[in-house]
Amino acid sequence: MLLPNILLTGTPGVGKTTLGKELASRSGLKYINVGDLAKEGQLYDGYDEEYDCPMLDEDRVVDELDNQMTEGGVIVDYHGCDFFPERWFHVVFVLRTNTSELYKRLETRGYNEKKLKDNIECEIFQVLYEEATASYKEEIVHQLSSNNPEELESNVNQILKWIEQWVKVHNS
Ligand code: DAT
Repeated sequence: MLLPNILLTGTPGVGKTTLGKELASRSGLKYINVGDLAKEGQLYDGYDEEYDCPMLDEDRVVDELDNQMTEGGVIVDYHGCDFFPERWFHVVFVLRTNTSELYKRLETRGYNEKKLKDNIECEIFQVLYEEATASYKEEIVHQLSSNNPEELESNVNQILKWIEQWVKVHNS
């Protein structure tokens, strides 16, 4: 059976992981968190002193995932999307959160002032939305509001319906 690949992107803290795991458990699709994958495989290329974190080796991440993506049925979660092959994804969801709510979520993660400020600016200037529309066909890129549990539930239900429809169309 043909299954779609879904990209969940957006500023850190908008709820990609929460949505991705819930979707995976309710759809049977596989969830992949690119940050975790890089950590497990040490898919890094240098260190970013300014942000105090390792830098992703994007080519190795793509190599690592390519077979699974070609097979289909994968939900990918990452706060970036311009280095993934365009052919991988059938739909792209950019999660969006109000700045006051996002600030609260990131504060509880213990981010320092600079990291907090940069991430909030990233959300205000819709950096990830613009990256997504620059990297994929506009008609497959959708924004989803992710401020509260009701919106989470509604996003899960909407995407489950989208998956069901996609599967029907591509397997008939
Ligand atoms: P991300 O993977 O985008 O970094 P996350 O899924 O780890 O984000 O969520 C960050 C925090 O916010 C976490 O404590 C769960 C919470 N959260 C996620 N989606 C939410 C929503 N729709 N409403 C309220 N809280 C949410």
